[in-house]
Formats: sequence, C-alpha cells, structure tokens
Amino acid sequence: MKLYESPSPNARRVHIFMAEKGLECERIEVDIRAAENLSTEYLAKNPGGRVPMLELQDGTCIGESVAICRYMESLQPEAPLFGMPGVEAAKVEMWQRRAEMNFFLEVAGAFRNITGFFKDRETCVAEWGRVCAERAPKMLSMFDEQLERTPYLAGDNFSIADITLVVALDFARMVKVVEVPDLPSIERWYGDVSARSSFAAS
Ligand SMILES: N[C@@H](CCC(=O)N[C@@H](CS)C(=O)NCC(=O)O)C(=O)O
Repeated sequence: MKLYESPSPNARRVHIFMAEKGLECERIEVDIRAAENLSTEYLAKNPGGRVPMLELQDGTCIGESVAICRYMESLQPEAPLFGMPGVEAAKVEMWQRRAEMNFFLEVAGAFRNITGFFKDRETCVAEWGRVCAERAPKMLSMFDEQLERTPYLAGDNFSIADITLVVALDFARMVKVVEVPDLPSIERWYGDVSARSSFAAS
C-alpha cells in the first residue's frame, strides 16, 4: 500500500497512528503548494483532492485521515485506538469528532482564511478566519474539563481522539493564528501523550 502525503497535520495523524500500530508503508510525496493534489490524476483517485490518501494493492483508494486510520486498525487491531465495540467505541467517536470538528477545523479555518495559504485555489475571507481564531481557544475548556476527570480524552485508554487533539494543538502553535491558552489538565495530558514514541516518529 502507498500513502500519498505532504508535511501536514492530517498526514501526521496517520503517521502517529501507524507508529502506534507498528505499521509501515511506501510514502509518496504530493506537493500541495504546487497543487499536485488537484491534478486530474490525483483527483481521479481521491475526489476530495486532499492529502493524505491511501492506495491499496488492488487500486482501492481511501481518502480522509480517520478512514485511513480505521483501515490500519483493521490490519492491526491491537491496541484498539478506536475503542472496544460498545460504550468505549462510542466515547472515542464522540471525543474524536469533538477534537476534529470543534477545534481542529476552527484552527484550519483560521489558518486558511487569515494566511491565504491556498488562495490560488479558494476564496479566503480574513474576517471569517478571525471568527474561527476567536472560537478555537474557547473550545479548549471542554477538553480541559474532561481531562480533569480522565487520563485520556475518551477515558482510561489512549485513542485516536488524543492523536487528533495533540496534532491540532501543535498545528495551532506552529501556524500562530490561534492563541492557545495554558490549561492545567490539557498541559498534564499533553505532556503524557506527546512523550509517546509514536509522536517523535512522525
Ligand atoms: N478531512 C480531511 C482533511 C485533509 C486536508 O485538509 N488536508 C490538507 C493538508 S492537512 C490538504 O490536503 N490541503 C491541500 C488543499 O487544500 O489543497 C482528512 O481528515 O484527511
């Protein structure tokens, strides 16, 4: 299998997930600055036109980082990073979606609209970017309160929800368009999670 990717937060989520699972595959660099992800050839494989994308030996292409991670989980079910079926899996899904939709997407919206990084291919509205930048940090108190009660976002076990939130926080700090407040439980959890060897590998 081949992972089409570029240095980007979503590819990083997949790298960390694969490192947790001890999985490796061929990696193919896609230059998103040069819009290689929008070429006819790439779009035929991944109509979303984003990275990462996984191509299997039989030609099946899987877009969306979380879908790629689900496939990786099927290859190596241990340790279950999507949770055990039932309540645990439901909690992982809940926190994964909150980390992605309530924080990561706000950071991405701020980055894309304020910096105009992809202005060659989309309309950027700086004012909208500022709204996203204002909303993102406010979302963090929900995660902080949860982490006051549990070691990891979804409970007692490390999961894909933790990967998404750490990657989104690191991205927010790197691109500097969103102010990330110091919150005590997030700080404790961030230290624990980011010390895992899978985070260094990516
Ligand atoms: N929901 C997708 C988002 C992927 C995404 O936005 N990737 C960015 C890099 S982090 C990208 O391909 N940007 C290129 C572009 O927007 O043209 C996922 O989870 O994989």
